[in-house]
Amino acid sequence: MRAVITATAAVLAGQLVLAATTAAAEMDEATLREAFAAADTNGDGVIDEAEFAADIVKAFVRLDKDGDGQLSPAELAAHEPGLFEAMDTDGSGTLSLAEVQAKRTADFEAMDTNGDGVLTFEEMRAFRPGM
Ligand SMILES: [Ca+2]
Ligand SMILES: [Ca+2]
Ligand SMILES: [Ca+2]
Repeated sequence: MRAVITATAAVLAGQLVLAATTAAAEMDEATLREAFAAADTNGDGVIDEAEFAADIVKAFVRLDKDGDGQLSPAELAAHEPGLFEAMDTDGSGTLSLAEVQAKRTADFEAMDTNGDGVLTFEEMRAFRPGM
């Protein structure tokens, strides 16, 4: 069953995940803070793994415009092609939620530079994929 999400939530949710995958530098600080706040659903100022995982699913649903449960390169048009190929671990030409989750989970660990299991805004902002 697909999660029902409001239009506003759909727009805001997932931006954190997008920020982590595309160049975070392209998002201005206000947008990044908005995305961070949207993902921080309990409002404690940090993103824990459960909040991050929920944000992944919201991002996936939002990006999956045709609702087939797979992300095509076109649906991920804003992303770098190299990233798409790296995430498509079974080489099917589309990304399943599991493939996205695998990559994002690795990103969470990479972003959590002090290893305390939660992400601060500063940790997220400092993260640059491929660097
Ligand atoms: Ca939180
Ligand atoms: Ca695939
Ligand atoms: Ca941390």
